[in-house]
Amino acid sequence: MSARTILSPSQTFSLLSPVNATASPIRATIPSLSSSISGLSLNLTRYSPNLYTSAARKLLTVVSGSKKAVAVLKGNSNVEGVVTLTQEDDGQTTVKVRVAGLTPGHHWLHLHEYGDTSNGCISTVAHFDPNGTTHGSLEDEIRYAGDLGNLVANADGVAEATITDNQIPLSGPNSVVGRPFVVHELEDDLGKGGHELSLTTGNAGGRLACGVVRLIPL
Ligand SMILES: [Cu+2]
Repeated sequence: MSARTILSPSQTFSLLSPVNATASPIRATIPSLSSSISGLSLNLTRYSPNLYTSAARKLLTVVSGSKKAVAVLKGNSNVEGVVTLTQEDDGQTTVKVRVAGLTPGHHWLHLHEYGDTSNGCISTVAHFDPNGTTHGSLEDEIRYAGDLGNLVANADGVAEATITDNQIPLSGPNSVVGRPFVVHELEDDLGKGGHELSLTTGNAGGRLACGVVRLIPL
């Protein structure tokens, strides 16, 4: 079973939505929390819905004001970096990127769908695409929200960039908090390279480093 199937949108929505907070789908996810400690049976089924809904409502209260986040990029290679994100109220998000250890030249930067790095950058699955659209460049009206453009590494293997964008907010239903940045091996061909992966991934090659976006104090 793939990670996509386990974290299906309907299950995630039922946990985070105040509307569904007391509905039965929450109870359906609870039995996995039942446990037994030193022979003492601990079954959270009856009371857990309240615990979960109060936690979910607290998360959803972050809807305005200045916000800041960071992602620390690491991988199996020597590539590493730091990405900082800031957003004023509900305006655009400013992303500052610095990555070192790259080969000189172009390397595509994506936001991927899941912050799961249990199997390295591979388990972050595909591009962050909350609007169900298609692949494009940062300048294109139609693009994955996670299409952020090419980093260009200098002769020392260092790439720095500042990106301003309105599709990657730090709060709300399309929040990128918990999503991972991924630095790719190659340049994205923006669907025009003729490779079988051009139209879906831009044939951007392997994943050199990745890191999950986490909120930090201002
Ligand atoms: Cu990618």
